[in-house]
Amino acid sequence: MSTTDGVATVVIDNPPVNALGADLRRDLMTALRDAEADASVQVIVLAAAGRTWPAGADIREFGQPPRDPWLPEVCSAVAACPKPVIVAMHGNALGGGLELALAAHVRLADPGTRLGLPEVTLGILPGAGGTQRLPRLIGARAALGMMTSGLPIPAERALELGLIDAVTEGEARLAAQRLAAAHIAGEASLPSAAERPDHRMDASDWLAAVTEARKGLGVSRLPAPPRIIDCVEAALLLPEEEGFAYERTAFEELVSTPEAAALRHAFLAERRAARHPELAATKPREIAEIGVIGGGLMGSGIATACLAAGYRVTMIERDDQALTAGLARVATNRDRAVAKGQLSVADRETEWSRMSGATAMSALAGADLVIEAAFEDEGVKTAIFAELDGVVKPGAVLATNTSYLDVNRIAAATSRPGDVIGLHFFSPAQVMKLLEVVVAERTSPDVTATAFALAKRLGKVAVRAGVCDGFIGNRVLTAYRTATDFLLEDGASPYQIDRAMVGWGFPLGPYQVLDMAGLDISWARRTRLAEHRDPSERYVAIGDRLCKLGRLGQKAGRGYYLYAEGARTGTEDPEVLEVIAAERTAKGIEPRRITEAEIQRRALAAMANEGARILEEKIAARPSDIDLVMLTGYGFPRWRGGPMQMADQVGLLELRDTLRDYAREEETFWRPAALWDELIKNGRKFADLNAD
Ligand code: T1G
Repeated sequence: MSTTDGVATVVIDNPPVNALGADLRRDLMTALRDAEADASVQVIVLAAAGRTWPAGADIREFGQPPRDPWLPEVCSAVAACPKPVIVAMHGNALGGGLELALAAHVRLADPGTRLGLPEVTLGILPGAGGTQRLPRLIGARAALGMMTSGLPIPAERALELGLIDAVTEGEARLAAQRLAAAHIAGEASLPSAAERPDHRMDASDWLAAVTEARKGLGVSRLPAPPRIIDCVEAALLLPEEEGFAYERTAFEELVSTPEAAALRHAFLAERRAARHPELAATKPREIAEIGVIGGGLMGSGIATACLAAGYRVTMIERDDQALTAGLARVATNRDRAVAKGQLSVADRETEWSRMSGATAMSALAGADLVIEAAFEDEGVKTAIFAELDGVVKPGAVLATNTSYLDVNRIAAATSRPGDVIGLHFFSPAQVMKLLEVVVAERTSPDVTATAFALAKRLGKVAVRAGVCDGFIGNRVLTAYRTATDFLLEDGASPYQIDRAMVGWGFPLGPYQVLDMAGLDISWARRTRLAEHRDPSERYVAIGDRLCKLGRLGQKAGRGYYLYAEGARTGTEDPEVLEVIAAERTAKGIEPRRITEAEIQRRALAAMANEGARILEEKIAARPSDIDLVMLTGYGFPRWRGGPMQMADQVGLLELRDTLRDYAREEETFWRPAALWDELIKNGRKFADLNAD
């Protein structure tokens, strides 16, 4: 703290995001007390060093024993301070950071500051006075909007709402110090609480906002949103201190829920995924020019993502007709972005000057990175890589978007396997967050670092995977589907299974997803692997039979469901049930009653067991990477945290024993991975393998 002419400036400095951890709270409380006690201090300015004003409480402290002073106490101390406290915000004023500002007397923000209460995305609510102070300041409707969406708002909008007093010209700290000095000199008056609108005066509008929010929420799967609304209602009905106590109770109730633990896990898993020892000291290669081989659904999506991220992009297609179609897909994707207001017409035009196409590989001689997105066939891909090897400059990175094939074998088709890596995008590639970075045996570390740097620039969540059939995501997905296919033969219907998994939190069930993706893709894979299949392993041929009947999914108008012309949602089809019944009869299987709970338990057990095998084979670096892949690429409900997090929540002993039970029916698939025993023996969980 430094004091000049009666203005004490307290600077918060706790990199990287000034999270309000216990040590910082203690120091803040001390600085406040000192400033209060110092007679020479007339106004206190609170600012932050580094890239941002506090972006919230320290998420890593949740679930730990609480340490004094609590953040609500610090906020109350600021609010009760007899000397005006002016906060100067910049960067991301989020969560507890914004609550600290709400307790202050005057709020200034740099242009470009984002302000929000994202606690709901962590399964909790603003627990340091936010649910009480924010609605009083900006009204219940706007406050509920901010807290139930968790989305930040720009400083300009915050000013409109009355959340802040000014968007400063230049640095907010300097503006705050000037305002404080002017106030002391009597040249400026600080806005006082009395002057601010108290929205509680309009109780009917407040209660209307609460009612609308409840109606809008409907039946919430997540415990936090309804509790936020309760707190805002309490802010009207209860005296301030009782409102704070009500909020505190609700916060403590939520912070220990499995949903909150899962959402915290997901937040930290995203930050952890980019941490790999080999990357720490490795400089990525410079990428400015990207070549994309293939203009189909994946190729055009990848080209779109790269163009939107500012790269120069060259699309390669086999002939002019295919090239025109590919470029048109990219153009359509960008026109959609304009239509959604994500891109201005002027920027759309400028951007297109960075997009080009050709039908000859030689056009990629100067490319820094080439991403191959051709037909999913090893022969086709190795031929492309062999040709690229003779064309692109030394030092260029060669990437394949294969979703299953052996990247080592593709790399071996070149004289520079160290420059080859897998970049497994998910469809639509310009939208889906996940990018599996598939590191082959000879991929050099700076190529891996380049892939992670590319992902950050594309706004993707990158997860490192080793080479195996299906890498992380498709391998876990295959296990999930194998378990549900067994249930089809044993007595369940695809419709019952889809309802059970949607009821569990997935946006779609496994058979709805199969119909959307096309049954022929996984059929081709099963056919490719048939010669290597362990004859003792149970094999369900229902999918094969449907394919032979031409039931390839939505694109064929029928798969597991029947689709009216152009429809994306299908209807149940008795013909499919007949096919399944015939398979049972052929195998002499007497169908049995299967419950929703059993379907969900087997799905989870299969995914977690495959996850354990993936960890044993070091295909994934840690369990949270597997969770992240399933959350960001396969629709696994974020508030359940992923299969490995769920396995920890259910309990390894219980789930391992469940696997043992299932293994009595079918040993090869259900045999628990050895990792379960090892962890159980040492009293450990999968989470213990997520070293930060
Ligand atoms: N606590 C602890 N660490 C945090 C953190 C936080 N709140 N926010 C970020 N980090 C770490 C992160 O793990 C990473 O670490 C580094 O900072 C950079 O983050 C009482 C209870 C601010 C928009 O939900 O949204 O307040 O990997 O890679 O892309 O009501 O971080 O370098 O070791 O994400 O520039 C509410 C969470 C908390 C905001 C910056 N606040 N953070 O994004 O960097 S709950 C939030 C973010 C709360 C109160 C309640 C983003 C960001 P490492 P990064 P970024």
